[in-house]
Amino acid sequence: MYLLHELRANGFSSRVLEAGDDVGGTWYWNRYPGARCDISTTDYTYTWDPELHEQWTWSEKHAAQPEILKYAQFVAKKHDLYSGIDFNTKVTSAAWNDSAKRWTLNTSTGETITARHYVMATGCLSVPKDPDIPGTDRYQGPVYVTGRWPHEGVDFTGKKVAVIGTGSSSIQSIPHIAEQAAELVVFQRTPNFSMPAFNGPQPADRAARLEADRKAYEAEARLSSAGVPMEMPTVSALGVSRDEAFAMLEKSWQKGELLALGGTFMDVGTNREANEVICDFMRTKIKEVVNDPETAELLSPRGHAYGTKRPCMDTNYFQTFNLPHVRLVDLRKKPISSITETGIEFGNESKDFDAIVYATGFDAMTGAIVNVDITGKDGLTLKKKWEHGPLTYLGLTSVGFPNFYMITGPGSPSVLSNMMVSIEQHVDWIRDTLIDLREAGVDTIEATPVAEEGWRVHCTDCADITLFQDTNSWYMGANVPGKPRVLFPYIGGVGRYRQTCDEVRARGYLGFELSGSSTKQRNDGIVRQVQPDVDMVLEMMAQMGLPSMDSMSPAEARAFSEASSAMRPPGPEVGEMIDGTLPGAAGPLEYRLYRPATKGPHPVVVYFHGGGWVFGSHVSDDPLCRDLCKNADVLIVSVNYRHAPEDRFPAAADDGYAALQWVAANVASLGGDPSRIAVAGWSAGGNVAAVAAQLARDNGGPELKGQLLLTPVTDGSRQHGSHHENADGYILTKSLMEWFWNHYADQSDRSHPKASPLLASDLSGLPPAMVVTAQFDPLRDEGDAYARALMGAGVPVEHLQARGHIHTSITMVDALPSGKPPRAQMAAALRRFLH
Ligand code: NA7
Repeated sequence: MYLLHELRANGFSSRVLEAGDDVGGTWYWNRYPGARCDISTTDYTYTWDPELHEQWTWSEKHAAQPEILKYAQFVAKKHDLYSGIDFNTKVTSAAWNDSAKRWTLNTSTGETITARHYVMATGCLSVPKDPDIPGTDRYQGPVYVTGRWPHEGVDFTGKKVAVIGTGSSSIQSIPHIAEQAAELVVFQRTPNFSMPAFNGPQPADRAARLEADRKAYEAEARLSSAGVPMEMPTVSALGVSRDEAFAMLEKSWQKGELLALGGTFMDVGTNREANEVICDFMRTKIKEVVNDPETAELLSPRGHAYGTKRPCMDTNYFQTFNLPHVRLVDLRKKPISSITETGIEFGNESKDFDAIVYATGFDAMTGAIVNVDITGKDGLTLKKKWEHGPLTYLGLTSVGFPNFYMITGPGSPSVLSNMMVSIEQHVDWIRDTLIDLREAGVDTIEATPVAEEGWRVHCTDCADITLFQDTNSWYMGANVPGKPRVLFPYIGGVGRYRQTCDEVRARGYLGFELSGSSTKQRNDGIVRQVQPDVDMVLEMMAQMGLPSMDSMSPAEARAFSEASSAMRPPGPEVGEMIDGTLPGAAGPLEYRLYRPATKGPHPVVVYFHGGGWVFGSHVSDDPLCRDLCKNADVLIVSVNYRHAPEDRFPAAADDGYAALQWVAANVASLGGDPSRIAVAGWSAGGNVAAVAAQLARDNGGPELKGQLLLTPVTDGSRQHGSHHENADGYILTKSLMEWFWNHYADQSDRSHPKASPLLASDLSGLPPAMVVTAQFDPLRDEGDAYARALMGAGVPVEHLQARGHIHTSITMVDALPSGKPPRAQMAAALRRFLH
């Protein structure tokens, strides 16, 4: 409806084809009793026509289906949209004609339509899935599907009714069906999390904010994570006691807002243990309401994380199971063997019913799109292309299908957002694009394979740091047998997604090929490559407007670094941590020993911290040391070394080697195994570790079993390409690196192998190495060069080029989930060296 309005307003000719006989989409079809929106109506409303806010008043906080349908009709009448829509018309097939540069659409009414551009605005949950239950066609009584409910309604008075499914539709409708039915049996395969909607008038706080400044409120919604203005949580569910956590959750619960519970803590979407706190809270609530403990337990979700199946909102759902005529059947214990002519056979029972309600869900996200036979270039059908999962660029377009667009398609926030915000954003983008194309004399727009693959990888990166993958949900396609298992919606957030789409346009349609009779432009590229959680940290830091460290004195930089470290998660528990001192090259050095909880003696890793030789200490990489200690099952001795500018080159290198020698000589007294020693270090510490390994080789030991170098400094003699490519914006900047070098070493010393291990004349005979470099790190190329040089010298090397990472991100234990897999590989390398 909005798109039709915008196309008309901008002078495009258009036709809208609609399968139903009225507007409303999901609110036209889903007329089951109790159907309601579970986003507050303050937020679930059009913003493109400001007059609507004066002319329409929602009667409730969560509007019911009839009211939302009336709203759609009201808008359609107000803007004369009915005249632009062909009702009762389905698209049966669509094909791209590459010579005419047009789409040809065939419709159920027998018409053939050609169009320059083709938009599928077919909804994410509009094709009910086949209830994959044996015998469905045998049943002779009335059958109702929640997503195709009869317009005249259904009277269940005095009837024996079966409801199959316990998703949102069922949870909303069951209390109403139970009010009428003489007997109701609910067949549940998986219990769901649901919270009371506490429906009533619009929430006073939201209404007040809207009235005060509607524009600001709407802008906030557009840049929020789910399309509803919300305060971003800053507390970990594991950072407070259980009682405190439950008190905070109770506050969110009382709001009666779908997104409030999940938004209580910052880590419920990414950390299973944190998520379990909410699950526990929700199960407690069920037990408080449901009288029969066995039924309460059956209704209590276990085994899937909160939010990974669509959480529901209800009015008296759990209470309904206290009614004497309502029964819950657990299909996991008593599966349905068949629907019969008169009822249902399940477990060892057979029961007759007067009506069966299928609330079994939808072929979500892609069903409505691939159900149309859409053929793009070279005879490729979309169904075939998406066989193993939908491939889109931005969830809006797909390679091979020029001038084809999807509203809230797979790979866009869609069902993980307030639909109204996401729909408007897509319409705006498509409208603006069509205008741009027209102005530039462009006939076709098509995403490039590089851009599409980049988007797929980015969507997967986003999904990988969440808990979604572990759950069988329709988000993952798991509800439809044979459907590929991927996270269909984009989970990077509404605001970030909008910024991405805007950026693509601002950068001259990055990732698209545009062509017209006198123009052709291929602007290839990938719009998002930094790991999503890293990107979020970078954005937060940019917003904080922190001073650059290279503008500080060394003392200020040290204080700043210590203050930042104080706020991070501590890392996993280890068996014990002991602080001590050891003799360095020119005086005592502090160290911290991390011992695993397992039985020793353990192999030993001598670890050198990062901090550009200027700051940091034996405790400054605490979380990383704990992580490696635990996961590699090694004893770690993290050593401080003298810092610049007070002690310049080669102080750090000499201390590093002296510390290694001392540890080797004293391993047994530290509780380690003298025959298994390795070195490790990050950044400047990686430099110290690499140099120590070379000095050990050249000066008679100790013999090392391995070296783990994380984003190491290996060459101060010159600037590599990555210094320029990643000069700015990824925490370690080119100028900060120069600042470090200037404090540490004279230009003339920088070519010395004790400063630049890459420049050593001979790298053979060094211990096996793991070298980790990060894609968006100024130091990337010199780390890569060191890995290659070691390999060239015959040293066994595992070279991990961490995609989407920055210089610091892999060390951020428990703060950035994307760092976990590379750290696991680092721990595995240490195990290989030492166990
Ligand atoms: P959902 O949320 O997909 O729920 C469908 C329910 O039906 C769910 O409990 C399923 O169990 C169950 N189901 C599906 N197939 C079967 C079979 N074969 N046997 C038994 N039970 C089955 O759909 P809704 O219509 O409730 O909600 C859709 C969305 O609309 C909702 O999330 C909101 O966004 C609005 P399962 O969990 O798969 O074990």
